[in-house]
Amino acid sequence: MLKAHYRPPWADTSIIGVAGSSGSGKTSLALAVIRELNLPWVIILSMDAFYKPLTPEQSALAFQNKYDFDAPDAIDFDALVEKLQDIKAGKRAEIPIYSFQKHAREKETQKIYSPHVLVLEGIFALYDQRVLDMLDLKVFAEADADVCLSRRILRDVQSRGRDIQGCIAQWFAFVKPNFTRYVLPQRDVADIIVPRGIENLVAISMLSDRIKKTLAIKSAAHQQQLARLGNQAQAD
Ligand code: UZR
Ligand code: MG
Repeated sequence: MLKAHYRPPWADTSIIGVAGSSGSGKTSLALAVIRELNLPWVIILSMDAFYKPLTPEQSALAFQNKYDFDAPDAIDFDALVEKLQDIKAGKRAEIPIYSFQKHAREKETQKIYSPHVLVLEGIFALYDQRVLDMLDLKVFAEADADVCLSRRILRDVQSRGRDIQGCIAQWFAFVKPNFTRYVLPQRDVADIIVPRGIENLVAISMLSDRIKKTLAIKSAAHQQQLARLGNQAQAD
């Protein structure tokens, strides 16, 4: 008799994708949902970790704010997919750590092992079909462009080692046109669009309820599978 295949619970990480413009509040929204969830084994994976390493020429351009980090080409989707597959398979995944100051990966890596929930956030979190196929919930964070730009200037000057002129130049050269071209179309594949980010307490609580429900369904399926395997072992 063919035995039912047993899938351990840790091989069933729920993945939530949060996309949206730079400065739309993706990171803060992800943190707020996690706070509301208040569960162990929940982590945020930022897609910054998957910026492709730059050649010396590209790096020189990056320091002059002339390198396009806002096109999907800048992201190593193959590596991201591989890591997500590893995490889904219950394997330990080593995730690069990215420095915005250096426009490069740090030597150290972050080790991720068996989270129950992983929130993947980044401007292209809902872009690659292979990633979309792994997501349990697809979220698009929305904010006015002027809100995004002002947040971005404050953040990049305070914590990403930039100057105001460079920030603004980069915004109009790359961030804004690529938002229309590549980021905004992801809104159409989202399950839910969240305006006003962390101010939107209703959306945060809805997202957290939905994630809890997904976990409860998976846990019930797991219990059933265990019971089935138990019955089968007795029958054999
Ligand atoms: P969020 N980015 C940099 O400025 N430098 C890097 O080395 C890598 C990325 C920017 C990138 C994008 N833009 O708009 C933003 N540019 O990081 C995405 N120009 O990050 O979604 O947290 O704003
Ligand atoms: Mg962010």
